[in-house]
Amino acid sequence: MSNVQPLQFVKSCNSRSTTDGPWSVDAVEALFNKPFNDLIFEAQQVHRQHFDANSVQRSTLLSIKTGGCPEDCGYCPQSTYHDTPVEDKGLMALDDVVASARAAKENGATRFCMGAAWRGPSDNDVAAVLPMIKAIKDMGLETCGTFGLLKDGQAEKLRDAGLDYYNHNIDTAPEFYADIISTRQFNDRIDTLHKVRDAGLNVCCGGIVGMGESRRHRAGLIATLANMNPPPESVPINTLVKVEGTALDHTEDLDPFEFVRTLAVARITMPTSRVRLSAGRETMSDEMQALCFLAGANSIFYGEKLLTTDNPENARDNALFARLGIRGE
Ligand code: SAM
Ligand code: DTB
Ligand code: SF4
Repeated sequence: MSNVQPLQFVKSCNSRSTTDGPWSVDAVEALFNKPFNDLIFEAQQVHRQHFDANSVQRSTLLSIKTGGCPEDCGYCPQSTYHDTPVEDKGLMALDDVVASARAAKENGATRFCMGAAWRGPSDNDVAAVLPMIKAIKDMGLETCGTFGLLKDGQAEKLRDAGLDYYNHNIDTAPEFYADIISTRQFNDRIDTLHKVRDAGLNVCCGGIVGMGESRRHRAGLIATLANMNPPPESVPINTLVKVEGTALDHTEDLDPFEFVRTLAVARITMPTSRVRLSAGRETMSDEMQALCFLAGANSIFYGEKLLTTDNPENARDNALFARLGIRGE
């Protein structure tokens, strides 16, 4: 039995101070509204109480099954609803996945995250990824999977094969969700997050900003995450990567300082979680990324590809870490 009911996540986005979790949307929005310097200072103080401020965790992503996804997520280049340059590919062979994980480990990543463009895996799909998880775990890497909605019993199978983390993003505030995705409900995601938690897996759950949402929606996203009991161990904060052909391709750019604020608010409200500066780094300057680390981000995706889009090359990240005196872990 989970100790948190799905409704709580939705309730947490009401404006009243909720009894279901420590963070009301009003309180989170009040953090967003602080003067920038005050907000970053507070985030850095919280960060230093719980983490080494000069250490950043590195995860490498691999898309083990690309394209052809039946969901209509407005941001996603892998959706069949969008005409994008992404080609459909079947599930990768075990040996190729293992080779990719070995290379990631040699480059210094400590976690390897496999992503699949499924609405959710069939039982055959789960059976096919189990040997991949086991082989990567045996290599001494932390393992993470993001395979979509799970059915009863699947999280336990993934756990038993050696999966450490399951990534399943809520993406945005509950009240903005239907503007972005229509083929599933917000609470479908929450149900899977409960299955993941109940199986004893670590939860990696975050969202995307820059999809045309309001600051209130961003506060709702963060409040929902922070009110999870416990909050996710990893919180990826993605900025929308605009891919030609997707529904959100022409969305107006988010003010970069608003993105930094989102990271800082995540840090303050989830003090012991790894906050990951996720998609969107490819087009960020080094100065912008330094601000993100100052705001409390302490994890990145490391490696030249995310799932289908570009991420900074390792050499650029290594040089940035060296300039900032950051240790990769
Ligand atoms: N299909 C599975 C699912 O949706 O859970 C796993 C893969 S899906 C691509 C993983 C996550 O990538 C999404 O939840 C979303 O947060 C993120 N994502 C996808 N496209 C993105 C984009 N264009 N920009 C930023 N983040 C994106
Ligand atoms: C997450 O929050 N971001 C990653 C990972 N979890 C799976 C995915 C980002 C995908 C960006 C678009 C692409 O490369 O296809
Ligand atoms: Fe499919 Fe996941 Fe992309 Fe949505 S985000 S279209 S579920 S791959």
